[in-house]
Amino acid sequence: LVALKGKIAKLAKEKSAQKADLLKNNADVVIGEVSVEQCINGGRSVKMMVTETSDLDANTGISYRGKSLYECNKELPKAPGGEVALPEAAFWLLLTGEVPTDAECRAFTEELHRRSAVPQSVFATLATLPKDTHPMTQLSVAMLAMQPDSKFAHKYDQGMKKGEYWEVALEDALDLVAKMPVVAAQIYRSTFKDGKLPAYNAKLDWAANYAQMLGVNSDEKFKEVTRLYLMLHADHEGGNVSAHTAHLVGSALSDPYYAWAAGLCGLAGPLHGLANQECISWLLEAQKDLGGQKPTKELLTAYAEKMLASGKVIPGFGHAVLRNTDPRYMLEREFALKNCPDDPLFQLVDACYQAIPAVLEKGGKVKNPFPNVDAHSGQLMHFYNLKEQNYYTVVFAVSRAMGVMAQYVWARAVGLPIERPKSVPLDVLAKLANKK
Ligand code: CMX
Repeated sequence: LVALKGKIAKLAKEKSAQKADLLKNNADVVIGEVSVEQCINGGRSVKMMVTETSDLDANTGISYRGKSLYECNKELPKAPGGEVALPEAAFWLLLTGEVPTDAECRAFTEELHRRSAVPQSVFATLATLPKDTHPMTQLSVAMLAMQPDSKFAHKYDQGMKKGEYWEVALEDALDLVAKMPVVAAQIYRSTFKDGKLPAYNAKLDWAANYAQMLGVNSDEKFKEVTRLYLMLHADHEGGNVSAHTAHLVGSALSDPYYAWAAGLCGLAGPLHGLANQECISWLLEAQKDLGGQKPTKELLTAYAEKMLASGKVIPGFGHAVLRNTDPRYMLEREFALKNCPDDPLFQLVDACYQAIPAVLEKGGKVKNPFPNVDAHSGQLMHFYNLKEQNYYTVVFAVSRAMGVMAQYVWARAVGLPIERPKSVPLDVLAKLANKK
């Protein structure tokens, strides 16, 4: 922990100086314009936020601290005998800007294990909810139930100095990430199984322990795919709905638990984190419609053309920012080709991969005809027996907690202020537009 704090402190000093310099010498430089369309349509592409941890490139996808996901998967430490990067190593990278050594990563995993105990009051709160409460609602409620233990909130009440914010925020961030798998697994066990949570195993890494607590599959490959999924989904810039929500709430100095509870409510939306649930439903539906025929490029081309002609959207294809196949998709595809090439659902995913981009391209209006990660993730979870679709966004949330918490720490480390963009009524916008 001392090493982690030292690295963040060192980088924070550099970054704070950079911020001060920009504000002193370049504060008036205009870096872009906002069109009427951008003002109405969600601020798409308007550069108006600072996020240190990751950056999304339209062609190469997300990078964590400048490293592409392929590089992350190659360079970050692995579990003994494992081939994919450990997600907590990605968390370290997001926090510090550095790839941890194996020893640093091991110590970091142990640090998370030490912080993993969830107060009984949190489980008691969850137990009061109706059993059919959506798992994402349960997760957000659990974050709020943990909020009374926020070190940031306590210290703030005692009059903490601004310079101390990030260090105390880091304490909460580590606690929150450490507890996420326990809460998430308990929600799974209570909602879909007998309510009994398999014993916590601190000998395993953070993701493998989460996988074993879900109790759906004891295959080592399920642990490995969980590591991969959690590493790939850890961060996605600052402007997406959940990260931006958490950033906005955090900018009011609401503590990390409040911030992530709010972010989770955004992640639960069908246009955001719930998309993977829709993708797997679509795949299963398509499988049924094919009625036992082996999925081929030709069959899927005809199937997709029919869907498009009826005005439907094909889930898992297209992206608001990406203009290429999502690297997260490609890394999951590599895993599937190696570990479950004969799975009928993978063969369907594969046929979609071969067929759908050309169909969308021919349609002529989609800006990116290629698959995004959601077109694949569900197949992998399904293959390893995690079949309850309305739990899938919770797995996403366990991963994304790392990026959002790293962003929270960094927002405090560089002293970002409360967010307050200007909004205008349409009448005012019309006047502004007519003046031009
Ligand atoms: N199937 C059919 N039509 C599609 C399409 C798809 N997969 N993707 C885009 N289009 C359509 C849009 O609906 C839009 O049509 P209209 O002009 O009639 O409104 C047109 O093509 C242009 O859209 P776009 O600029 O290419 O895409 P957007 O930025 O507006 O939307 C997204 C992006 C992801 C919402 C959209 O591609 C989509 O709905 N995809 C399917 C759902 C999905 O996979 N969501 C997961 C996203 C993953 C993530 O965000 O990380």
